[in-house]
Amino acid sequence: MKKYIITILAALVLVSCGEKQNQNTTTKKDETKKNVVVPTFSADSAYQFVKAQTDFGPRVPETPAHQQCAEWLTARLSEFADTVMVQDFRARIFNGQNVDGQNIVASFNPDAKKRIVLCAHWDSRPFADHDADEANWNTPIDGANDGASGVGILMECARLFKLQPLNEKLGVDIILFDLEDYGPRQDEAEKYYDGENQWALGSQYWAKQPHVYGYKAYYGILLDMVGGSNPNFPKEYYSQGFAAWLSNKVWSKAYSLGYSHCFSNELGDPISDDHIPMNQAGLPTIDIIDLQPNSSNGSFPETWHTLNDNISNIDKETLGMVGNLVVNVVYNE
Ligand code: AHN
Ligand code: ZN
Repeated sequence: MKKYIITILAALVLVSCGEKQNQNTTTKKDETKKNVVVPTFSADSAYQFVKAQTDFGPRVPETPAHQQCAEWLTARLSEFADTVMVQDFRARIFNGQNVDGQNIVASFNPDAKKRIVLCAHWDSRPFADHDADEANWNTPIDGANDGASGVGILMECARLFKLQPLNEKLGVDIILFDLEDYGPRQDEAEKYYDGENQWALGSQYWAKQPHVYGYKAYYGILLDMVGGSNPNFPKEYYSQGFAAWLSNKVWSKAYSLGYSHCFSNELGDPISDDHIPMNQAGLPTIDIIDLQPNSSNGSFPETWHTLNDNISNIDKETLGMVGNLVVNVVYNE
């Protein structure tokens, strides 16, 4: 017992010495790490950014709502970022038709070599093919959670990056991918199967043709379905395979912020999403995505690809949690 106490005392002395030494260190890295103040992520503001998108109606490529939302996203991001670039492309969808898409890239400290990508998809699905009512299977969805939630959080991040500029050595690129969700209806998937990835068309284009020639980044974080209530964020399978170090780093931060009730230290199901082409192009990227293996669709929240994926099912608390996690990761970089 005595020995035990002495050991504890010795440890305490060592810890306090260590702290003193830290206080006296003059290396720039330690100082910036120590003095970092993380701005307050506003869940209300993020929610307004989500609502502004759904207010346009479903953002289905080649519709007026999609075009209007692109203009709004570009205009708002131009208020916050150093540069905003719209990458126009044409992609072949599952039925062989060619569709126009726009990836929107907002850059902060565009000349910094060390860069982080934060991304989400801004299009919404043309088909509510998981709706309980078969009559709705061809109806476009608002995609409040599936699309707009991640974008809303990133818009709020952009507002904060303007308010409290990042360390000049760190660059951030917010990339809003188009045409993630134009895959075939579930009941027609077999008929249209062609061995290609019929989803994530915007990120596939960007991976082949990045917005800057020879573009390189340290890592990427993709947000998808980050606005539902009672979310479950395990470490998605491919994210863990491509970039375990990054999942572990982000989940550790989630635990230190007190989010272990939603960020579980478990391996989630493999999900085909925008992070796959990014990882295949050599950029380690994780997907923070709400996975619900016990839901009726077997993978995602009950509202997924239904008309219930609307603003009334968005939970500010989830937006606040994921947003606060992202800004804490970025400002501590
Ligand atoms: C598929 O089900 C092919 N992908 C899941 C990722 C996704 C769909 N995210 C949004 N919608
Ligand atoms: Zn979707």
